[in-house]
Amino acid sequence: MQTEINFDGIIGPTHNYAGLSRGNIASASNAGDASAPRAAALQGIEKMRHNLALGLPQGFFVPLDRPDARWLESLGTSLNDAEPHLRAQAWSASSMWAANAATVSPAADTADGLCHLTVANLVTMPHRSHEWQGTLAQLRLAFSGPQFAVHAPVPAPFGDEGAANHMRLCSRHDEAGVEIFVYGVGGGRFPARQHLDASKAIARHHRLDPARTLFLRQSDTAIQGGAFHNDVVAVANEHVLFTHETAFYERDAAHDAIRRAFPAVEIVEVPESAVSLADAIKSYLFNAQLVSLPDDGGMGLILPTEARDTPSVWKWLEAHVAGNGPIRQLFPVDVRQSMANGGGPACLRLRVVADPATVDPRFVADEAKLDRIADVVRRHWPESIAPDMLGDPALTADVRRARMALLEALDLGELG
Ligand code: SUG
Repeated sequence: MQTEINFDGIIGPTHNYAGLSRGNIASASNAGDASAPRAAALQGIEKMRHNLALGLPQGFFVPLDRPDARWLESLGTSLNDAEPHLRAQAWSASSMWAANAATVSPAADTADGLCHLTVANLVTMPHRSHEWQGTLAQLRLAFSGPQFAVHAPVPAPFGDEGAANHMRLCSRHDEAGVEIFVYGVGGGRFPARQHLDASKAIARHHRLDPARTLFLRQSDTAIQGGAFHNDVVAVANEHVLFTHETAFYERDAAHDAIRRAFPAVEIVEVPESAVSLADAIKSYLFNAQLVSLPDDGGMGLILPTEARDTPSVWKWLEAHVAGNGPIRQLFPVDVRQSMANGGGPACLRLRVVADPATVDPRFVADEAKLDRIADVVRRHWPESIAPDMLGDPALTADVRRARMALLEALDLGELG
């Protein structure tokens, strides 16, 4: 049976705060802090456990080989000799944010009845531009069956950030839906990472029906306010679009276009007067997993504890849950280590609608496997990384060993 599976990026042993992402306020403001990779990965694993316990199918991707010596070599340098900014870019554990791994179009939306995935090129940020090779290798393994079509990235310079700028409205996950690509237009102090030409290329590769495909512009206000991806200000699930008032350029026209394309849509909008854009971004209210709970339990929102700790946000949510809105339950989860780099619960996962039986079982989680992963993390992940440790050859050896131990535990040695 086709169902939504969330694939979380396991947080890698090189997780650190280097302030690499311009336009991502959390990344900039925590630059230079010491990170806690072990605690970070355990927080991510706890989130997966939480969602499994809700009855939601769960998968994962493994961390990429970092520091990326091959990338530095292609730049004519090495781990030892690289300038500090390049070294930090080689060390980033940013593939943990699996929402940026790929754009996914479920089989029900495509002309050939295949589930299409296009790996994101992530070219706007140098530290993310060398993720796609390792990510593509995993996608090709996980989704190698004849039910899937896995595509190479859209070529540069057309920036593509994957599912973080893509939403889907449908009556049920396994029925044909409307796919919404949200792109940005550059010009302000912060870059627009998702380009319209990239979104259109993906829609063509995925053989989407133009009548059920929308390209909406993200508002400049949102980007310049720190919403470097659309999933910081909007999230959709089935017929519900949960969004901040400032998310889209020309809001009224955008909402009209959505209603025309999918008349059954329920737009749950949070007005600026109730929750300011600044509070929405600080709390990551919208970077939540909006999920359909099993057994007709309605929809639940898996959101960061920061949302509970932001008074305007929690007040709005409590009122919504007490009323007649579609979100019935709130589940705060602690992903603070990832949040400090601008990655909330929704950033950490990639949604794929598929029959779990068609996915390589090595990428599918259950309690026992999460125990095994947690065990490797406890034994091998560094407790702490301060930015000035990135040049340390002993740390390099440690993080490589850590990743290899994980691959071995998951029988994924071929990704080594
Ligand atoms: O691309 N942070 C990531 C956060 C990605 C969040 N993903 C979604 N919204 N879907 C980014 O900005 C920070 C790395 C550093 O600064 O070291 C970073 O890459």
